Amino acid sequence: MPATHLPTFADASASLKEAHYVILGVPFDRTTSFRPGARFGPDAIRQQSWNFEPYNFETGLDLSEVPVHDLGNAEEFGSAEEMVRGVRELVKPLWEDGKFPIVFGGDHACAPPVVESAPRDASLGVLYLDAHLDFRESYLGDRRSHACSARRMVEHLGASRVVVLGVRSMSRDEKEDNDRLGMPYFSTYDIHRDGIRSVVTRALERLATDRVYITLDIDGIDPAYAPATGTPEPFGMTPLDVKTVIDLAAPRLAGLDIMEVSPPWDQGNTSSLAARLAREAILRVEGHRQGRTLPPP
Ligand SMILES: [Mn+2]
Repeated sequence: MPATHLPTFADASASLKEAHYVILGVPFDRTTSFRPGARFGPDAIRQQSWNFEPYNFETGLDLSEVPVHDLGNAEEFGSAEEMVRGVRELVKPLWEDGKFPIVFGGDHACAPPVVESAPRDASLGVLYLDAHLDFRESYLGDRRSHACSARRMVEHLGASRVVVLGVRSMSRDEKEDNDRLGMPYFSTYDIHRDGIRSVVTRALERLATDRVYITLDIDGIDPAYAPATGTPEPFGMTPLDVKTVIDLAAPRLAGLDIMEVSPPWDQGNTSSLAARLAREAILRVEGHRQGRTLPPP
């Protein structure tokens, strides 16, 4: 069971039983390779979430009337392997109960176990938003490093079920391995040239799955907007690019995580952005669930 129940995500007032959207924090950053601190991400995102209006004029929904529950944080884990087992155990029952998991990291190593805990027949594809390809077989001796997360998801789902968006950094080995294995990716240069709608539409077409899961490494967004992260990389997506990803994916969206928010480097704007994007996802998906007429993405 989650160990702590400190301040909840704003407007997450439903019980676990009645909730459709369930938030879990994973304060784990032991595989961070550059500057540490993402373990403090979940609580910083929760704290910033209280800044926002419950009412959302785009969807006409009030978040306080949407069934959201905050489970609190997972316990501390000693190793990445232990974290993987723990996160799978916590998230598996959410998938089984038909809920929409929302996981706040923690470093990006925390994302693969969320996907791995979904039932095999879930028909889940992944939109992987990240500055980095995360396609190393192993990094610093750890196959569960945050530098290997897309590779682990491809091993689990197959290369056609993971599409990377916003990438602008990869090693030569990652490039050559992926040339062989074939995970599709769209760089921020593709987005800059063709426009976010065109790129996301093509990415969603590549995912021949009924349902889509978004994993957002906050470093996918430009460091000008999201500076508080472990490995900032210039030439990133804008916050509105990511909102467009969420809005376009929403009819098929089944779950979401937001990783790598690192509060020691934050003035509040990065965790605020993460909180707002999580709220956008909940509201947009709920709008579709209720059959509302929504403004086009
Ligand atoms: Mn990254």
